[in-house]
Amino acid sequence: MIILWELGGREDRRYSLFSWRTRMALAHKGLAFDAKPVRMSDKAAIAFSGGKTVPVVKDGEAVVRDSWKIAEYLESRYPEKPTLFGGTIGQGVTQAFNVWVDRVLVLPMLALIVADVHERVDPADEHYFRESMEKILKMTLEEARKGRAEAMSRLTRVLEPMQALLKRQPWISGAQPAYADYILFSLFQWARMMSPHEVLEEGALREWRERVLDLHGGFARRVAST
Ligand SMILES: N[C@@H](CCC(=O)N[C@@H](CS)C(=O)NCC(=O)O)C(=O)O
Repeated sequence: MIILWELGGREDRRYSLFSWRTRMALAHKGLAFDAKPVRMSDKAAIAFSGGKTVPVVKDGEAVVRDSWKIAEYLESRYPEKPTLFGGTIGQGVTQAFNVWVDRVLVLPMLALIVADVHERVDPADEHYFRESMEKILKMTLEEARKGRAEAMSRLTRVLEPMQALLKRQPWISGAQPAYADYILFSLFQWARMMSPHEVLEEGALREWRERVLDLHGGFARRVAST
């Protein structure tokens, strides 16, 4: 059985956006797994991985850290299962998309939901979360909350290429969903679980998010939204 380490918050919310990429990849491949929650500040719990972030996956003797490396591992270890990338060119393009999402979209989403996330992390992580997020965003959580409308406009602006794309094809990966869809979806699942506010206006992107929520027997939808 594959073991996945991911963040656990209040009411056992499994809210790590990067771990959601791995969760969706495992569901896509039809691989059963056991998910273990860790606190963000508890680095000892994942020290065996050699790093300080989740997701971490253990599959037999193999320990893999970093969501992108895990996706590559799953693709090469389980080639007979449904593909995450659709071949080597697809793998390269998906990695390009992974970098773009991480560099362009994660920060605007974080700025928008960070104060709500703070209210839902494990109480023992509140101080650590505040300190690290305020450093990353260069503002206090209170300032982030006040700047909500501006953060929403910024997020809507940077998401515009995805709105345009999803009017042309049903999935980020084209005719069928694959790992690129899960990369983008992880941001919305994070918001869905940790913020009471809708982050998407009506349109192609919101309709796509609903389709991803229905995938794999409603695997991601089964997790309660805030
Ligand atoms: N590039 C890494 C990023 C992983 C990451 O930043 N994970 C967050 C949780 S979503 C984390 O573990 N943060 C711990 C910390 O900031 O101390 C990946 O794709 O796995």
